Amino acid sequence: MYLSKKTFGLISGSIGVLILTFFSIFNWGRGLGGTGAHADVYDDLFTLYWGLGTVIGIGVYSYFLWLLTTSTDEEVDEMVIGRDPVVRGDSKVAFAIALIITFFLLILSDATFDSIDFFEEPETNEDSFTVFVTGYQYYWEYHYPNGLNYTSSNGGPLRIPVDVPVVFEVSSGDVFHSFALPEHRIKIDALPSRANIGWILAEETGEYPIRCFELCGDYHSLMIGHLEVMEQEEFDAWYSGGMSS
Ligand SMILES: [Cu+2]
Repeated sequence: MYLSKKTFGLISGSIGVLILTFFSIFNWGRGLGGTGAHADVYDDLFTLYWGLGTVIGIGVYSYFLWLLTTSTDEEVDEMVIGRDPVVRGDSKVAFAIALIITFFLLILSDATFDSIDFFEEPETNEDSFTVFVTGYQYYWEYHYPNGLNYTSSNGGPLRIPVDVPVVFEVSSGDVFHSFALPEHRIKIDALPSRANIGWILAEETGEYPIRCFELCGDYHSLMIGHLEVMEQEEFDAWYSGGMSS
């Protein structure tokens, strides 16, 4: 098959348009919809993986298309008994590609381990506190340091103050659940007889969904809670007021 350079350019251009469409589907330009300190870290990491993956993908597919469409040297491709196949490529280029890939993998590993450290080690301050969260079929129970204790089954939100790092110590009272705050990009396994730690630093007030991310029974999909991120004074008033939910 022989295609002119012009046709090759057209095909490459079409692929470019497809990739741009893909970008818009993911709303790259408008961000990825997260909020808080963890979303910044997580979305940066996602963008790095996606960006490097796109660079490699464009390189591989362009080369592939170029090979497919521009080869005219048919004679050397013919098999002749007794003649060695033609050696294509250049070992220096192969070595350079291996180096580039190694470099990409080093960047990705470094960024990934940094992110894991950030997620696993709560950066608390003097205002921080721990909420004990227990999963049950099919609701969440919240336990605050001052003894305040209620569940999501009556619709009461998990309340925390804005701009304060809050630690969650998560376990389960029955089966496996997973305590997830999708917008804040955290998900903590809720397992019986075991405490798992996670934390967030909410940077915007508002209501955010809490979901169970572990298939835990018939009504798993209804295991929905709400996180309410409040102004500090508002939170203090609620917290010291001793309201039950
Ligand atoms: Cu569950």
